Amino acid sequence: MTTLSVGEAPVQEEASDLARRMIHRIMRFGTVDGFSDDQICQILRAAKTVLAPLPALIPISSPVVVFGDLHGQLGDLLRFLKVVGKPPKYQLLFLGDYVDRCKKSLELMLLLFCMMLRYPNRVHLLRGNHEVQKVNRIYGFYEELRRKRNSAIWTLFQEVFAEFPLCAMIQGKILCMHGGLSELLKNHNSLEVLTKPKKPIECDTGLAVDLMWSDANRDTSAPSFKFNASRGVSVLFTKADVEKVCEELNVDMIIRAHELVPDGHEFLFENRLLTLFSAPNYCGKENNCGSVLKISKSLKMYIVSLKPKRNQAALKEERAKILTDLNAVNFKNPDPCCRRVKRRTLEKVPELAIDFQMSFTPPAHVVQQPKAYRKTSESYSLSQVKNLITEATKANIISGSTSSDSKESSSTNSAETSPNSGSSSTQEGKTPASVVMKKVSFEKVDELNLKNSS
Ligand SMILES: [Mn+2]
Repeated sequence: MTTLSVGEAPVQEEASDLARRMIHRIMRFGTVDGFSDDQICQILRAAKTVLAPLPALIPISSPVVVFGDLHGQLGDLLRFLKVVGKPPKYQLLFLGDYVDRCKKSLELMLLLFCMMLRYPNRVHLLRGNHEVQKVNRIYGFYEELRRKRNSAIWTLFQEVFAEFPLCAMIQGKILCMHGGLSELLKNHNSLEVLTKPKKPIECDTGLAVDLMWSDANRDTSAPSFKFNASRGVSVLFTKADVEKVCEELNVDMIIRAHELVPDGHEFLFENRLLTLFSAPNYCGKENNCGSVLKISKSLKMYIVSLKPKRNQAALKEERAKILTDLNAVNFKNPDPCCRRVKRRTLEKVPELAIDFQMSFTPPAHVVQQPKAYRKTSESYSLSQVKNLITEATKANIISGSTSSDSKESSSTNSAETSPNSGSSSTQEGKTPASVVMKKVSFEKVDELNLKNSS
């Protein structure tokens, strides 16, 4: 069925078509089930062909959206793509660490490969320290592939990783890499002559290892390029090192990933260094935000963050309760204003996880206000939605009953103001609680409705 011959034109065309179908499957269902091992290998070989001619340092034009660590959190990548846009309309740059730690490294990596195959000039992938054989052998990717496919595919992945570039230069003004700076990064020429480390052993030495592994030293009095003891490899670079490199390379700032930061992004050293981490609630337990950076054509910057996605069951329950309350409000109140509140709120509910966008301009462009954060857009948080409901119910005829419990709606208490319904809810409080409670709340509303109208 598949042509695995080494022909040129027809195979290339087929890879592109296969990529299109695979993108669709991953985006829609989060899986590559149904695609054969051969088809996956075909994508990997095609990706290798696209990456092989690239140098270690790639030039990129703005506008572009920059992503930090993803670590197999496919769902969060898809959420980001929904917010910031997809190729070919938007150009994307990824700073590495796609695999390991979380469950969907295979699908996430294939999605990015397929997007790159479809739009090679719009999707750029840098190499992170987890795209190194000895790292992803032990931190999850190998086991994931053994479970989902086979170790031969894992080996083929290593061949593709070896072709990833190590750094990118945006408009000649912003230098990007996964880890950070190095003592060996003296000037532009150090990057020009750099070659991609093809063999595993080459990943352990020279400039490459620091670009993939180094971290920022927040201690401004610390000496340059101290040994990075917490990782046991590479170095820690300081504010002075960042300033020196920026001056030497004539760049405005450095953007890197690699470190978990609570907000998903952290500006350091008078905004000359930005750390991006794009995996919210890392590994399901860190409770951090994830951020990406939008860079406009004129190098204006916007941070887009996702709040940590919370426990799905709890979130679902809370959403269901909000919808129940909203339905009750609307049912009671035919006021168009109330309906508008409902519609507006409903529109926002699926997007509850989206936190905020901030705009920021790099040092060279607004020297006078380097920390000018500005909220550009906002969606409702859960508590805001609750307030809306409270307000809406206040304007309602049944204000006495529902508004009071909307204030206290931290758990599942919905409309039980009478002692009867309260006790019934504690009785049913184990598993089917939410279902039963919803019924109770509707009955209550109906009952009150009748009383009020009579
Ligand atoms: Mn890393």
